Amino acid sequence: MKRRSFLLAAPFAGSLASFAWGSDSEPAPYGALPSARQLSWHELQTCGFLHFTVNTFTNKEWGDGDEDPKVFNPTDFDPDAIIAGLKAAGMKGVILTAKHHDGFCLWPTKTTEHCIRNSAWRGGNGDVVREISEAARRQGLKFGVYLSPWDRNNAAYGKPEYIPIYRAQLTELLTQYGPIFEIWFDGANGGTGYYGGAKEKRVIDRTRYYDWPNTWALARRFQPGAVMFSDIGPDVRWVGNENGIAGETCWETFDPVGEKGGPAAPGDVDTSVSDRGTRNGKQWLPPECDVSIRPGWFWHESENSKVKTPRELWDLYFKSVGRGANLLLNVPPDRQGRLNEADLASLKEFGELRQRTFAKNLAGDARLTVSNSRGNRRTFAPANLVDADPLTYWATDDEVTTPELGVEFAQPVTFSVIRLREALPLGQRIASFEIDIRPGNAWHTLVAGTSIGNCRLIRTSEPVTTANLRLRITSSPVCPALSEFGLFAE
Ligand code: FUL
Ligand code: CA
Repeated sequence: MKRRSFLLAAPFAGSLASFAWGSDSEPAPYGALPSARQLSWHELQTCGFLHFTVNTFTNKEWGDGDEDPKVFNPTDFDPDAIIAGLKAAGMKGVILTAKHHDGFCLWPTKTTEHCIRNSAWRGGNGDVVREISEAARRQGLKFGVYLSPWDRNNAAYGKPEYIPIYRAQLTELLTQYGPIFEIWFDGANGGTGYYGGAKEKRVIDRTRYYDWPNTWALARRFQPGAVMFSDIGPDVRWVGNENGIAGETCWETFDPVGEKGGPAAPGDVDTSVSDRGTRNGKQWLPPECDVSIRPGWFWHESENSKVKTPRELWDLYFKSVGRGANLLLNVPPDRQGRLNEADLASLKEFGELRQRTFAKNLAGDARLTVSNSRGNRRTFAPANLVDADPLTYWATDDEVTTPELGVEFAQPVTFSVIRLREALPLGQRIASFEIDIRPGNAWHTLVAGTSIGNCRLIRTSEPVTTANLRLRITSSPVCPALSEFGLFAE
């Protein structure tokens, strides 16, 4: 029978009297929804960031733009070793500073002489963007670019003539280096600089100067699969701090406003709410937490002893990925063009912690019971919660918005991490939940939480041992759709 005639016939079929209407089909999506490119980005969860330029050789964080290109000269550049170091930490992509604020381009651009062509490295024939992008692809990491809008070297910066130059640079990066997964537009903008010798302060109108809508449109044309990051998106938002920490409650939706309440622009956004987002916001604009493994973004000898420990990285992972954001961890190459041993050791141990912890979902061995399952259909059954597939999910009938999931083990199990994920193509639905355990005869509440989104990780202060656990969705405007429930032992 065709679906249409089935629907028409059903009201007259006695045997289908208890059939819940509409429940044989997917729940209607709720609110703002992620695009396909955002969904792929969500799956990456952790990526590496590489800050590398003349600053590495001049010991600066912000180059003035008057650096001699000759200073860029790594003695033992090893892109495969850099990527392998990131991969050991479980990174799924890498973003390179193709041009930082100093204006020095790490690829042989046609737009300026202030680039690698005029460096001492490889007699001016090198291309760091090419080599990092190829090493990333070889090792299965996605490749992205950071192209600073602010250019402290360029004589045209601050004038209308700079915009076509910036766009030409972006075009070169987006057309010559294969698929790009993310384009990073930094919000730090305008101020003093060399500017072709003018050595002055140049202030720009952050809302209008770059004509962002047309720059974004150009990027879309060349790389439709790439997400674009800035303070205000259009695809991924800055989390509002450089500590790697999302809000305890953190929504994937966000409606940014400017610092003074007007329209927002990159470099002009009220960041006090960026870590939290906007519940029921009009745009799907998930947060990215950028943070450096060291105090600075670039490599400095004096910071070799100040590298974050594996435990500190682990903690940041819970405060970023565990709150629905992505983590973008910066690990700067040194003057050799390699990652320092201290950074490599931290990355490796952090990666092992991740691997060991998430190797086995204990809930896979449990009997899962639910207070309601949509249309009693297998498509929406609780078994979907433990199949490690983000696209399959447990959902309830439309009128059931606060269901319960029971997790029952034959023998008590011990865990310290709980993982919840929502079915993102259906929007961010759940507003709050609680988890109870029954270690003895009585239930007691272990956690009460709010936003879930792409991923909510809960780390218990002590390992928990119980044979019975239950998840209660305590508030949701529509029926929930949960794609994963996981229990792990750290
Ligand atoms: C900031 C920049 O000013 C820093 O140098 C660094 O690139 C960081 C990721 O973004 O806005
Ligand atoms: Ca699933």
